Amino acid sequence: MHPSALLGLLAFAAATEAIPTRPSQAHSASAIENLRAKVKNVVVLVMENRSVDNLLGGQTIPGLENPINNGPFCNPYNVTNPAEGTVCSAATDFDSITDDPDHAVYGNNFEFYGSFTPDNARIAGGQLTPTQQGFVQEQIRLYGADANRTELSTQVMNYYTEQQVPVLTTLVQNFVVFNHWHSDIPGPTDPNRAALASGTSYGHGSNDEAFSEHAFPQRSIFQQLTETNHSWINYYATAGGTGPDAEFFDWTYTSNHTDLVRPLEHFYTAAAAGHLSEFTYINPSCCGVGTNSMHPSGRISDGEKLIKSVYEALRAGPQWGETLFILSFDETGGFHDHVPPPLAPKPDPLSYTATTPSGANYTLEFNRLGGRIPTLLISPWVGQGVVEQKGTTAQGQPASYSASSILRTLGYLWDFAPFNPRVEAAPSFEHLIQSSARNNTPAKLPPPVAFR
Ligand SMILES: *[C@@H]1O[C@H](CO)[C@@H](O)[C@H](O)[C@H]1NC(C)=O
Ligand SMILES: *[C@@H]1O[C@H](CO)[C@@H](O)[C@H](O)[C@H]1NC(C)=O
Ligand SMILES: *[C@@H]1O[C@H](CO)[C@@H](O)[C@H](O)[C@H]1NC(C)=O
Ligand SMILES: *[C@@H]1O[C@H](CO)[C@@H](O)[C@H](O)[C@H]1NC(C)=O
Ligand SMILES: *[C@@H]1O[C@H](CO)[C@@H](O)[C@H](O)[C@H]1NC(C)=O
Ligand SMILES: CC(=O)N[C@H]1CO[C@H](CO)[C@@H](O)[C@@H]1O
Repeated sequence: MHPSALLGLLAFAAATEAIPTRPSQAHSASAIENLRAKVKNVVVLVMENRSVDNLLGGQTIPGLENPINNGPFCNPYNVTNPAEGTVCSAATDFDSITDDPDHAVYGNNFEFYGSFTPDNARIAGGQLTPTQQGFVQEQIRLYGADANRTELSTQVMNYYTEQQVPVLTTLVQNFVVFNHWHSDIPGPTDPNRAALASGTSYGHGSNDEAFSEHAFPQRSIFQQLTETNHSWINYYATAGGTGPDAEFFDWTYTSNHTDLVRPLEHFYTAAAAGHLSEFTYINPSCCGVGTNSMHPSGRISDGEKLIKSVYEALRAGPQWGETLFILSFDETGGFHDHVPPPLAPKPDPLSYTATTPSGANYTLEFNRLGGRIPTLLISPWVGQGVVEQKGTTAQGQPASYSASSILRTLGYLWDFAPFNPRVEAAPSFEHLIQSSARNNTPAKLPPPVAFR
């Protein structure tokens, strides 16, 4: 182990001892009871396309495994010819990049395994594990014909400094950040968003038209809450972009609940008046210049403005004392992350097949997670500056978190069973809710900074 990593671990151990004791372990009756007593409103904001090493790569908080604490991490220009040289992670990223990295299923395959068509039997058997070495080559394959190779490499390998993302830095230092939270699906945005809301993308591996045609038949969190008399609203940024994710599901239409999908402006009014639903789900705008999801070529600083305004609206509102704000991302967007995604149970028997740039087909069995994504728990009920490591399954096994962990935890809060085996096996996080409220949560976050 690198000496600075060891120091980080020691500092982390010391820091966790100072945190007030938690009610109990995940999945325990006492932790669930505490969650239900403290949290009445859950707000979920899902941003776009950033990995932990990219967006939080410059955060110096001990215990977060990233380039500044544990790196640099490097990728070869060519996975089959190391003699062509390597490029390593470095500080300072672009506020906005124009060459959106590959995040199709096959792009993720190349980035993780160095092949568009890795051997599924060997993946499932544990003999083939991701090396995370193909990010640079895949970026060059996509854009190399008309762009500078050095520039392209830095687009996927570099990370943001604490000064470049002051809003996120303040949130990391004041609340809980996850070190091992992965996207549910090693693929693009809509399948991951469907998985967050329902535990599965129902066999879909691309942003196909079924999402806008409301074609998804599986039970979603929205249907579940309505049928058990819990309230929800899905707010969406009217500049357009992702979702609204509640409209992926045919239930939202056939049961006439599209009135619960509303423009984001209404969120700010409801937050100020204390009229937020039990479950609030926010879709940012996406994906070009002027949008606020952090998706390239939208600016990171515009995404920080959205996060700041949502946080400050909640913090100033009368419901703050009962609120848990979950800030997460859909997937890694093709940005490098050095932590290999683990295997995970299939949610259902479905699979997804697509033709790759090599001409061969690849079938995704949905039996593994995608790359690490930034996720924070923000509430007066969580510890300050906590870095959560792996979680535990209901069987007590260590496991990486994913969007399914939200459904697993909300099932404890609002009394519903896991929708499928993936959600059943997901670690929950109700043990991170403390037994007493903090009175030192920041009222305001710093102003975002625009840069190159
Ligand atoms: C990578 O190196 C191999 C072996 O030298 C070569 O055949 C291949 O064309 C190179 N790939 C790219 C994308 O340059
Ligand atoms: C490529 O980009 C790098 C970094 O921006 C720059 O230093 C270098 O001069 C560029 N090379 C060419 C050939 O333009
Ligand atoms: C929800 O409320 C309705 C109307 O009050 C009631 O009939 C129904 O039993 C409730 N359902 C649940 C699951 O509590
Ligand atoms: C939904 O609205 C339509 C049109 O008003 C109506 O015909 C249908 O019965 C409603 N469905 C439900 C489940 O309320
Ligand atoms: C690849 O998959 C596509 C889509 O499922 C299918 O139409 C096609 O026949 C397959 N091609 C090969 C070579 O298996
Ligand atoms: C990696 C990835 O999927 N990126 C997605 C980011 O979001 C856009 C917009 O939804 C998708 O098109 C991309 O696929």
